[in-house]
Amino acid sequence: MKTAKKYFQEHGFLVLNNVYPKEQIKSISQKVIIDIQKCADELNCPIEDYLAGVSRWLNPSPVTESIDEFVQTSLKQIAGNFIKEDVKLSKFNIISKSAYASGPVPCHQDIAYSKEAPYEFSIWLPLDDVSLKEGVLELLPNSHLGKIEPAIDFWQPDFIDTMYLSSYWQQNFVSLPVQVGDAIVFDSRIWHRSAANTSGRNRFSLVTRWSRVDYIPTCKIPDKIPANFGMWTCGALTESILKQGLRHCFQLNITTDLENYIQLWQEKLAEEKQLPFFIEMGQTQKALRSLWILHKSAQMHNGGDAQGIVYPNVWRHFLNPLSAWLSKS
Ligand SMILES: O=C(O)CCC(=O)C(=O)O
Repeated sequence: MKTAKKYFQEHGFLVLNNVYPKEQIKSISQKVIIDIQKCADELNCPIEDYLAGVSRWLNPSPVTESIDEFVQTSLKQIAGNFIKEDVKLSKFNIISKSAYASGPVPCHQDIAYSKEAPYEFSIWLPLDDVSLKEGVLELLPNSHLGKIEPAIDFWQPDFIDTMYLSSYWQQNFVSLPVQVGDAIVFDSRIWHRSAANTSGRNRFSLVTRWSRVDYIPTCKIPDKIPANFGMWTCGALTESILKQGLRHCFQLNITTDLENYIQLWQEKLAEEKQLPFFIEMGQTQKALRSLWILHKSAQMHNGGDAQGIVYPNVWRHFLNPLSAWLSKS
């Protein structure tokens, strides 16, 4: 019979059933929910709005603080026992796929995003039961043995998940429904995604990244290819367009930070004056509010956007028409 490690090395993933008692994981889940609620309160916003803008908390964060010790001790032991060598932790996150940000995480290979500090494998621990409807993890078996492609920039507003649409993916992917207490181990080179959450229920997971202590990647990791407006460029570009817009629309010639530019635009839009370009006001206000929440949460809670929803929405509803007008004026 194949050992777990051998199966993992051949196929690039493995489901470990019942590694923890359900009650233990449920108590972790309850702490996480309480801490997320505290973060939302701190920003003075309803939990629905907070979870619409923020769907990832990278340790150290107020959301991960209560589980740091569990990861560093108990989960570390599980990781080491599984791979049968000493392991080191690279990082860990809580990821949410809530009723308010329920989209898929497109197909990607994790290692492509961490060329500077590559890690070997992830242990993905569901904090809620995950059926096919709760944003299930999907993987392409054996794809860890192929080439590493440049990191997929799924924050581009016109992004299309070509891997997901390919007949190769459609014919070969596997879905991995799991229960609280189970864990999924997957190689950092394997192609994977998480599906949309269509259940209407929130789903949280604890996602931890590990390597054997002497791990040195043998694969070639290509450089990132930054898009005009995408994951690695959208922050600076948003700041610059918002600033130029305030100057040209309202003769407001100030140099400040992103938070202030967002707030100034929110105030101007609330005045309901006619703008020299067309926007759908409700969508724009919603998009700017989510951007403000994401931005504040990034500063205060190490929060992020796992699905790439917030910046593309700001682009579609506001920055695109604004920058088109700016380039003509
Ligand atoms: O938890 C999720 O929804 C996505 C996880 C993922 O893609 C990853 O950990 O690389």
